Amino acid sequence: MDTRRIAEVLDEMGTLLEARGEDAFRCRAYHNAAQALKALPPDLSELIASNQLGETPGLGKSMLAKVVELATTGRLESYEQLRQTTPPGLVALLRVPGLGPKKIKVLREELQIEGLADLRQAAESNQVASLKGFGTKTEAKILEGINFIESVGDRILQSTARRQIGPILDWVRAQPATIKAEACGSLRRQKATIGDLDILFASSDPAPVLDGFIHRPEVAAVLAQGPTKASVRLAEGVQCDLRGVSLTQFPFALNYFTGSKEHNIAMRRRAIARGWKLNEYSLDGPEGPLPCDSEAEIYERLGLAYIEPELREDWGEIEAAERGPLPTLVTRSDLIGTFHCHTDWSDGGATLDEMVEATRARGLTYLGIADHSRSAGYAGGLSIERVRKQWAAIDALNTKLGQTFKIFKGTECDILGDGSLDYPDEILAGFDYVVASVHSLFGLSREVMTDRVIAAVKNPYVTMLGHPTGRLLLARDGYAIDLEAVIEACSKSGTMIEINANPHRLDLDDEHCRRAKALGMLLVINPDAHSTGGLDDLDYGIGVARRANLTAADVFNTRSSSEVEAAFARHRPV
Ligand code: DGT
Ligand code: CA
Ligand code: CA
Ligand code: ZN
Repeated sequence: MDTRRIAEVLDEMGTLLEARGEDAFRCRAYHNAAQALKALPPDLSELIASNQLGETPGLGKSMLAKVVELATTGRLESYEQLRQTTPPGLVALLRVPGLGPKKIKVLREELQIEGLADLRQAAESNQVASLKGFGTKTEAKILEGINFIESVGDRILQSTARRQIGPILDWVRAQPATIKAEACGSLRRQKATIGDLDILFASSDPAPVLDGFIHRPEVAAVLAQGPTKASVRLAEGVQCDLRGVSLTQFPFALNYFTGSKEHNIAMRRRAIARGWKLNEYSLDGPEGPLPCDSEAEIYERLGLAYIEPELREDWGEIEAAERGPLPTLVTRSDLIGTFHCHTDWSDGGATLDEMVEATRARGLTYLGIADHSRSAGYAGGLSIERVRKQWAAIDALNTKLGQTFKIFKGTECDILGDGSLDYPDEILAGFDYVVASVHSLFGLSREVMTDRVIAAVKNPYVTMLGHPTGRLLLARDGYAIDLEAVIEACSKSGTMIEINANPHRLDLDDEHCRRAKALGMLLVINPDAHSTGGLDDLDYGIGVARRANLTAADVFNTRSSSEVEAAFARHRPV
């Protein structure tokens, strides 16, 4: 098993233990070990053979044994047991704000609560308030939390969906009866959140694949099973649908199950207008089937240019594809560098050197540091003295790196309550760029919040606006703000808006990125990385950008480092 997957298993074990209300220290050991593994090579066999794995900080003795077992056998007895014995509803309890392992344990022991429905019932009948360590305030907060969770439904983050579908898709692809397989649905369209997982495979004999699928270790319950389809619930709670079709049907099924439903309906309407019939298995004319070897051929037959999955929402993509080829959407390999990264100077987990190394290893040629500013005490914000020290460290490192790589000095500067910034102008002037973000006073009225952010983006030292709504997907709505007005203000002042690529944020969202593009603005895809692994979140930002129809020209960090330097120089006050 590769290192990344081992880290995922340990993370999942930590989460399952948390849900069961196990000792917080023990749960954290799993998450810490997972974090530690992310810094190691993908293949651990050499480290294991030379007995060096045990020297990894954060990897205790018992954890080491688990990692070795996973790496060498691909299985772990205690992991499988944990999965089998944890009620799926328990993991959902962890999503309720204020509920940690300790409280969940009390709820289970005192009130036999095993899921959100039990919890709602108990809270509504005031049984929760009387428990030790809870009280009426907590009970009200819990109900509020359940309401929010129910309003977002059982959706999961795209990152969670990718983690869960990965091993299953690999397995489907590896089956002898499988010709090819793809993830479809909202995941292929790179939506921010995912309702359920959809996998499609081509085979002339789907039965053994479907049968093996329902017996996978991840599967907690089989919901439906037929000759070409199986639906299961995974141990972590999400549903996964697997469908098998013939190779001839595959392009049609791929198109249909990728969706969206609205896009499908528009496509079907187009076929009908030509006197044809389109469904998930075929395209048929009056004289018989109109075979297609690929999705591109389906679009071609319907008089359309190829439409990338991320655009298939019936937001005008069909009309655009009718007029001719669509612009090439930005890809990860278009990115030349990255901004808004944290280091251990504030709340990041990696050193400046490690972040540089990791950025280079990902094929990028510049890195913009942006540690927190001084008011962000909770996140190790930098005092002015520390800022100067960090500048010196970056200067020294830049000298050492020479022409091969460039580090830009930046800050993620708090926007204070009145819209002013957290450092005086003479300090702001010393940075190459400034990301301005709201991290406090989320409860301001919409009007006051809008004025506050607009004041900040008008500040000539501000280069980029960070996570403009502050939303945390599936956990917290953004603060009240007139985003349209903020986007317009940014457009006027030439301030860029980031697509914060952290999968919990994806902020600015796809819809508003389209608005920004319509105003001719540049967007910048920022990973907000707090570790070297966090740099890979750039992929999620690319997903947002593609859904917003952005090309490489619309994204600032597709520019070379000298172009970036020139743009920063143009933007700053003289
Ligand atoms: P999700 O799972 O809520 O994140 O969103 P999707 O888009 O993955 O939706 P899902 O899993 O219900 O269905 C997968 C695809 O199947 C969907 O994108 C389009 C297609 N589909 C499902 N139901 C219908 C339908 O009633 N009509 C049409 N035309 N297509 C459908
Ligand atoms: Ca789906
Ligand atoms: Ca589905
Ligand atoms: Zn931030």
